[in-house]
Amino acid sequence: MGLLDRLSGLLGLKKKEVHVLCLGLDNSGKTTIINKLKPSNAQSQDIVPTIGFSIEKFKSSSLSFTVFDMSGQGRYRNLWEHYYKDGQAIIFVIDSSDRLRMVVAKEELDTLLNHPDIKHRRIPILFFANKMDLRDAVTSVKVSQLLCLENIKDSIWKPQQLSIQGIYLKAN
Ligand SMILES: Nc1nc2c(ncn2[C@@H]2O[C@H](COP(=O)(O)OP(=O)(O)O)[C@@H](O)[C@H]2O)c(=O)[nH]1
Ligand SMILES: [Mg+2]
Repeated sequence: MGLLDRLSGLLGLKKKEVHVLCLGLDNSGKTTIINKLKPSNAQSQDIVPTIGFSIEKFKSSSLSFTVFDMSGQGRYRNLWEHYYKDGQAIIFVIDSSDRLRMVVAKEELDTLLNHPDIKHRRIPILFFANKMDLRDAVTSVKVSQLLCLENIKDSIWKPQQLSIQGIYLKAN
């Protein structure tokens, strides 16, 4: 089973056409992860850093992804908020080695979870503790503590093993 099928399984996606929001601070690895989910012949060799405000869109078999950099972009939030309604699943990417900005990631996550278009919906969120290979990386358990993931209402946490370390699933 391919990574994409496992991801669909983790997110509980049964529909054919699914719109996934991939969110996280800039430089957390969103574009890299989405690129890995694409069929190998469609993968980009160079990941261009996303600078400033961005909304990227990718399509991969039956999944379409909308990717936002959430960091320092508060003034643009009203532009991406209207994408929240269409999202049927969220991948929230965290740079596990960026301890300094973990608090910013938490603020952005809290803002997201309290948004009216997210708060009242049962939407699966996959937390992706990325960059585990780096020496400064904290463990996925520590990431979940720093982001206070256990406080999320109704959550059932299942540490999951994909081919990449550090996946947590909030299953509503
Ligand atoms: N060491 C390491 N670097 C990574 C990993 N994932 C992404 N990167 C690097 O982190 C930088 C930012 O990645 P990018 O996908 O552009 O982040 P984005 O801004 O969230 O889209 C790039 O230089 C990537 O090559 C990872 O798991 N480990
Ligand atoms: Mg990017």
